[in-house]
Amino acid sequence: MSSKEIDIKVVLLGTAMVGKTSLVDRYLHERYLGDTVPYQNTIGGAFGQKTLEVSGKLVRLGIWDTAGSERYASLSRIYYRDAGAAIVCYDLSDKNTLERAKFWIEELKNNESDCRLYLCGTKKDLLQTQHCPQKVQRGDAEALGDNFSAEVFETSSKTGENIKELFLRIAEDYIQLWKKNKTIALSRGELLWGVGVCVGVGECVYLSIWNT
Ligand SMILES: Nc1nc2c(ncn2[C@@H]2O[C@H](COP(=O)(O)OP(=O)(O)O)[C@@H](O)[C@H]2O)c(=O)[nH]1
Ligand SMILES: [Mg+2]
Repeated sequence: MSSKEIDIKVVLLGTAMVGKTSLVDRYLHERYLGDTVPYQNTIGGAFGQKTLEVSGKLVRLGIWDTAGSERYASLSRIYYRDAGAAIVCYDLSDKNTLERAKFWIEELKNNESDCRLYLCGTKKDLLQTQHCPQKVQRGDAEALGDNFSAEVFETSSKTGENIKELFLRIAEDYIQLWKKNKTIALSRGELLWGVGVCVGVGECVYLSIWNT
């Protein structure tokens, strides 16, 4: 296995209180603080990272959590610039948050069109433990996701359901793209360094050295 790590920037977006910080906290620290600590609006953005192995490659996820307020959308742009993947969160118990997810999807499409999108319905545990009249139907989220080739995950930071799966998929998709781009680069003959060596009279052997 190559020891060289492949970096991917992942950003979390979505309206305030949908559960972005809890999602990151569950993934990075395998914990859920829930209501044991008072709610804290993330100021600007917070960064954390985790390395995992996918198809024999080490992938380092640099994860940016953002404040989430649409009012500070221009500030969020700083955080999602050059992101390889964005997790747009909505709260599964609150239909309005899916509506507001559209705002972030538009933002990304307009400003960071190469960034791959993932839609994440949070707080899945609530659907099992209480009546949610404003519940988001999976079909509605998938219909939105289909327009942007975005896969939908339904997670719970409280129970941990689907959290690792979400980040693993992001890393897998990125590696797949990385391998594809590498193949394209090689087939285009993007030679990084080459030397010509003359052997005898009139014969020339060209050694091409690829930096892969
Ligand atoms: N039941 C439940 N509550 C959650 C979950 N994730 C977050 N919350 C709660 O939702 C509120 C907002 O969470 P937070 O992660 O700070 O949201 P953010 O503003 O999007 O970063 C907090 O009171 C959390 O305890 C979850 O998976 N299940
Ligand atoms: Mg937060």
